[in-house]
Amino acid sequence: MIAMDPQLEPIAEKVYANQRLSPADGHTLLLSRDIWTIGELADHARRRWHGDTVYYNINRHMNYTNICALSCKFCSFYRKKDQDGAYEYPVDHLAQQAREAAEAGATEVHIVGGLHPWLGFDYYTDMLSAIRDAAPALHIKAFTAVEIVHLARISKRPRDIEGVLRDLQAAGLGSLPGGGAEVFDDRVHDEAFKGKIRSEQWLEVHEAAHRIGLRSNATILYGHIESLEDRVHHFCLLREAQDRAIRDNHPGRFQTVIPLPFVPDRSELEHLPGPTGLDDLKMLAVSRLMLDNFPHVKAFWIMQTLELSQLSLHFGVDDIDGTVVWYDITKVGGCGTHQEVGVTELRRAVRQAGFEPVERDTLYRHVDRQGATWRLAAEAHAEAVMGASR
Ligand code: V47
Repeated sequence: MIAMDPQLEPIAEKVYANQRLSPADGHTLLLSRDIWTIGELADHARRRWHGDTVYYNINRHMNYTNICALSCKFCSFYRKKDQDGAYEYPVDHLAQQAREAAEAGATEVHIVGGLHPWLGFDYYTDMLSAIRDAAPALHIKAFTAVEIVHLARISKRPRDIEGVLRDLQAAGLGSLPGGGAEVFDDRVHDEAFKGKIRSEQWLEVHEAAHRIGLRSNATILYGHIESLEDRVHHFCLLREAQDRAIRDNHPGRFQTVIPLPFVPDRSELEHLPGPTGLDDLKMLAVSRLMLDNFPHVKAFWIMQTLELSQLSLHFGVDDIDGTVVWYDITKVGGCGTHQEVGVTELRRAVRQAGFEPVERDTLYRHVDRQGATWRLAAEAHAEAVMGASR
């Protein structure tokens, strides 16, 4: 039998007593090589929230443009205008893609893009309303905090983030994805993604979203030039932001944390090795343990692989995103943009790991599905009860 890392003993006591971990605990966990104990603790915390349920969703990721005013060193997605492969899609094209996604049974579209230098604010509201008209049941999760700040600038009200979000919400925006957070640290910011918004602004955008009733997610991009202290600091800032949302009783909250392993291929940081599988498992587990007020920890199989995502279900993860279909931001090992996993394969991976797969919508409501047709399980249940009482 392998002995437990003695440094983890006081942390284990806290986890079993449902007590908050300190930044020093986070650091100890990230330094420890005792992956089994870390996994066991994360699994304990995860089961307290979700028992043996594992969520997945049927979604489609869409990118409206890869033209970007920024040049983040970790990013291989962006292009400059007139550069080979640069694109910007008209609204009709995006609405058609969303319609096809809905016809194929998707419950969500996840839409992000570069900071396009001259598309006007109308382009974004038109995009949302065209998608809503084309596919009214689809939830639109769109625009990272960085894009929201960009939209506030182009709509000439850089300080009115809440007003911009309200306009987008009125046009059909359902929630915010967690992208663009990278690592909340000024040194890392200046070296790897200078020009992007800093942590305070990223958090302000999410707070404004929560105030007006939008739910949102949060990411951390790890395994490049950040330190372990930076990762812990990032977790603490997210945890405090969620504490404030709960304390202030905002109608919106953070739902999910998505730790994203840095994929070096074709980026300016290509010389870096990127994280290993053990780093990935540890980050997912420590996210669960440090972010005790985030209900969900998601593995994004596009970056972690489906095989590791399956294993990560024993390391604190309760959610796998998703069927995806198209993904242009990272393409591991020279694969193209068509990156899709079938529902049968997803469910099989979850079952084989000993968990119960549950299809969810974006807001984690259970979905009742017959082929491409679906409705919320609560609605189906209410209808069945009404039927029985007639
Ligand atoms: O914002 C960019 C990151 C993010 C690389 O909210 C990279 O449900 C790794 O945020 N290696 C987009 N990561 C993905 C994202 C996301 C994914 C799935 C679900 C959700 C959600 C959000 O990907 C970007 C950036 O932080 N990224 N380049 C790279 N080379």
